[in-house]
Amino acid sequence: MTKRGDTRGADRDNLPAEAEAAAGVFAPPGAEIEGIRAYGGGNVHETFLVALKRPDARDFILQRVNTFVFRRPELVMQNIGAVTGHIRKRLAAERPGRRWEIPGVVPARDGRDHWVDPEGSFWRAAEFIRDARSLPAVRDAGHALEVGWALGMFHRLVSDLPAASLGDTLEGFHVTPLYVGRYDAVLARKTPAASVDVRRCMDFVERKRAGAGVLEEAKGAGRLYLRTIHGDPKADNVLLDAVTGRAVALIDLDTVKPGLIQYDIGDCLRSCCNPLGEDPGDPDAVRFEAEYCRAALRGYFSGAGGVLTAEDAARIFDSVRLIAFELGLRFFTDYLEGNVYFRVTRGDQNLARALVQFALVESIERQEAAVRKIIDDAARGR
Ligand code: GN1
Ligand code: MG
Repeated sequence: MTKRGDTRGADRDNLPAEAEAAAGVFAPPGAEIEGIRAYGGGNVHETFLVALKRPDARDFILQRVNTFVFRRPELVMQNIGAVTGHIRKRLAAERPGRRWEIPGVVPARDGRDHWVDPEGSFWRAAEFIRDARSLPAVRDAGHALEVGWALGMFHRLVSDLPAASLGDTLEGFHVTPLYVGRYDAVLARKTPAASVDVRRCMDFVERKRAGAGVLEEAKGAGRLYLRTIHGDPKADNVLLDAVTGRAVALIDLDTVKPGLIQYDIGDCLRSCCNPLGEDPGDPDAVRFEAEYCRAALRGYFSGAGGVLTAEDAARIFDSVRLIAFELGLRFFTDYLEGNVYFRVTRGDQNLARALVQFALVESIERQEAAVRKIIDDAARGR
């Protein structure tokens, strides 16, 4: 069994039997499987690393797609095929001058981009990016710069891939007012047992809900428009070269779809500037690290070139505050619904995760003037 990257630590004995069958379907002809293990810290799918014995055969990432979240997994694969094909072509044409990879889709034996097992589970596979690792949280400004650069690079490479050519695989994703609506509907169905933490979250949502429409209103007014976005550019989706620590890939392409570029920038910053990560022991210790924000934006603008308009840049502050609020609201709603969306290892984990994101919002707001200045400086290349 190989030991690479971070893992949830499951061994072969804990593997679902279906994973072994699926690994066989995606392994190239003649390759022998050396080991399969649970891999990464994703909240949505089940992920495995399949190591192959033949040294010239490339190990791959195998996933059982969560079809409760992604109702149209075939469309997800179509989007991934379109975006990886597009980026490959651009990289071949422009050669970035540093290591930068995009994980290709590994076809099943029949040549298709997925396999449905006899129980109806949807499986797919992607190339494993070698000699790279991801960390669950950003550890210094240099790391933040790399994460920002990776998102900027991605945005630049897809800036000429029309959003309309991609399917909407998750309708309403990052449309904050819809999450508020869902939260209200859940509360209307049942009043939660009011623990101190539940009360804190409910009070927080009441105080902040008025701002939930800030990006959608700008979109409605024609000031922001849909583009091809990544959809989930959190820090641990940026792989770093194992030796140099420089960004080498932005992985997890499930949520590539039409959206506002502000969703990505907000999501990246709320993750990148939270050095304690999404699951720290003490939510009250969480803070938004403004110096990481400066570094991440510097990296972003250098990777992105001129993809942002002045209007886009002027919305960055609202975006980071909003996406942190939105993610907290999504975690809290899921807690109230019984953890049906985000995978948990304990019953109150999504409640704790909500408190973390809300603490981040408060920290962002406390530093508003400084953070706005950082954004402004970065947008002007200072
Ligand atoms: C989910 O795929 P994964 O586990 O990295 C979620 C993101 C959240 C993230 C928080 C499709 O991402 O929106 O930001 O958890 N993905 C989806 O960790 O809902
Ligand atoms: Mg994801």
